[in-house]
Amino acid sequence: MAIERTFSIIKPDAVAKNRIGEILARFESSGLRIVACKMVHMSRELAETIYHVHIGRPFFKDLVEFMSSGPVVCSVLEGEDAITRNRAVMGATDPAKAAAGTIRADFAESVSRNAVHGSDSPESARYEISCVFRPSDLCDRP
Ligand code: FUP
Repeated sequence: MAIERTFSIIKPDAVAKNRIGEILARFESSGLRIVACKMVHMSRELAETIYHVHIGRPFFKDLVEFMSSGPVVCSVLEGEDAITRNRAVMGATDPAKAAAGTIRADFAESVSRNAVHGSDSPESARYEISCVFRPSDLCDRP
């Protein structure tokens, strides 16, 4: 297994419900280390940039609207197989299909308001991290 870094967003729905601490605790208890973290109220432009792979999808406009509707917490998570590990802790995109005990099963409302985002590949992780963090924002956690 390789040590990876992945990009996480605690979305506006979960921030509004005051679930930041509980969600960060789930990352940590699953073996992921937080190496960068900040609260951001995204502009529409930043949300469009992060989600550019979904341009043209029917839900894109609503997704951008939602992601820029209130503050989010962006983190870089590090650990063994961090990308897959984070997605396992998050659960399926649709909370109705998410396994019991996952973040989305416990905190998400719907497919469009689903509490968290996590990168789906090393390339996405590098790109998404660079949208929000400078290299010097990332701390070594030996
Ligand atoms: P995920 O990787 O689990 O976040 O899921 P996707 O990349 O498929 O979707 C990215 C985001 O688009 C979701 F988190 C929410 C939004 N979305 C919708 O609003 N409706 C859909 O039918 C699919 C995705």
